Amino acid sequence: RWAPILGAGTRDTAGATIFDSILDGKIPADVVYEDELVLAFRDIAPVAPTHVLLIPKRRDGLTQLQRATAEHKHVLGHMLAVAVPAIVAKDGLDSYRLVVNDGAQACQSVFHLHMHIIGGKALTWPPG
Ligand code: DGP
Repeated sequence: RWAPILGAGTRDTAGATIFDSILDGKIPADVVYEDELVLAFRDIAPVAPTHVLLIPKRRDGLTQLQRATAEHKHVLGHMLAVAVPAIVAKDGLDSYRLVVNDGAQACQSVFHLHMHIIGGKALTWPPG
């Protein structure tokens, strides 16, 4: 029988993050895309000419990707199939990297699921 691994299916009730302050308008952000489900804004410490953070407006237990369940399929699909293409088109990118740091050892520092959209220069591989 299939058994859950990592945090899958475990709703994380960790406290609010800096992204809640951005969503609430308490701290400013350079918003590049917004719809009913998601918000995207430029990273405060960009690593490339385009460095956008895409987040679900409702964290809904998704502190990190490994908390995802089938309930999150709609918002995760929306991020990948609707929001990312809109952001990439807005910045005129024909190449970019999509990054999810999932967990502290992978350099996740803000525990509200987010995708980094990084581009606008020649990128190197592998990441560190
Ligand atoms: P990660 O390390 O994957 O959890 O990415 C968190 C990113 O959030 C990091 O690249 C820096 C960015 N960040 C942190 N605080 C703020 C903020 O107040 N405003 C903006 N725009 N970005 C922030």
